[in-house]
Amino acid sequence: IADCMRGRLDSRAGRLILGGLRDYMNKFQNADRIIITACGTSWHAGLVAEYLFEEFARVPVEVEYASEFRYRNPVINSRDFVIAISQSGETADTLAAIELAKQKGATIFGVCNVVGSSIARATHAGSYTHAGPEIGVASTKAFTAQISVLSMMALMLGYQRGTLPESKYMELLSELEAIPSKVEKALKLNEQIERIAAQYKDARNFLYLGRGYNFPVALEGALKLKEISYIHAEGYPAAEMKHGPIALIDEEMPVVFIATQDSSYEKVVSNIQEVKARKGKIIAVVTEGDQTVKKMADHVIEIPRAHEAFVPLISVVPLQQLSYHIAVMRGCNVDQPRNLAKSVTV
Ligand code: F1P
Repeated sequence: IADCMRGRLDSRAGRLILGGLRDYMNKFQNADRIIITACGTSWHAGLVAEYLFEEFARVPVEVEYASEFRYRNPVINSRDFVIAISQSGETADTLAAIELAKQKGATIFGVCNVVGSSIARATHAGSYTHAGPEIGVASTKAFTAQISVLSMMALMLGYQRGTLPESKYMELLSELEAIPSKVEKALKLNEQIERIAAQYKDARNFLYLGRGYNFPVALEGALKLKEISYIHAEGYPAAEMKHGPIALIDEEMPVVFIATQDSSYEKVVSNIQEVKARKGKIIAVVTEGDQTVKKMADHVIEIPRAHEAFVPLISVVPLQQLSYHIAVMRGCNVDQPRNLAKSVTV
């Protein structure tokens, strides 16, 4: 994250520069709609971006699985600004979605890790994440670096469109700049997370729940566990629990809540109560110093407080670590999970 922000963001100077946007700022600023397309983890980063762009820049956003988008007949036109997100820059579905949007006259902007990759070449412009390629197959640092770029884009757009007043813009820049040191702090929770992992390594199912900005984090936590430990996991918006998944909850079901103190906190607390009443095992990622959830959960993982729009950059880290430790304890190869390709090129 720090590498991604270096040279681009300086809150004291009020500076935010994404060179790739320079020639396309006009198109970005005047777009009627932003369409985000990606696969897997990158699609989850796109969901976080939907919340960011709509909150700060008040532009309608659609987030599309590239693997679906490319095969239907979507309405796209030259006033659409399409953002394609990819770690590898080689994902065939994302490339096909780009080609489709290009044919319809949209402007395509890439957010990629790999310099000179096929997606970087196919887009009109883009910003590299500066995260470098992932060593393993499953995306981890790519997710946080992608959200870092997308957060900077959202702040820039909000400021340019006048939906973010200067004082708020400056405040958010410094909030964002403070994230890398908070992530460093979160990484120190590794041993605690390893102990939690030891208790749940034999679970057969997991449920991940979050609201608002933490909903895509719930999806990503579940995906990471599936990808590297082969445990069935589902991520849901916490409020959707009562529309189905609640039927799954019993004493055998670990439920991971992302319950940081933000605008949805009270609602998440009541979802935790509902799970507790059904004897589900609760692992909660909370804001440092939280007392309410501590009394209800079986385990709490305390992460530093941050502006809610930037919490995903921190709250995903313990979930990545949880998946990692569970996978290692189950004897899985975390770098090369079965059936999973680094670049899905077909
Ligand atoms: C998308 C993705 C990854 C996943 C795995 C398979 O790739 O679904 O999110 O972890 O590597 O591919 P990309 O377009 O972001 O490279």
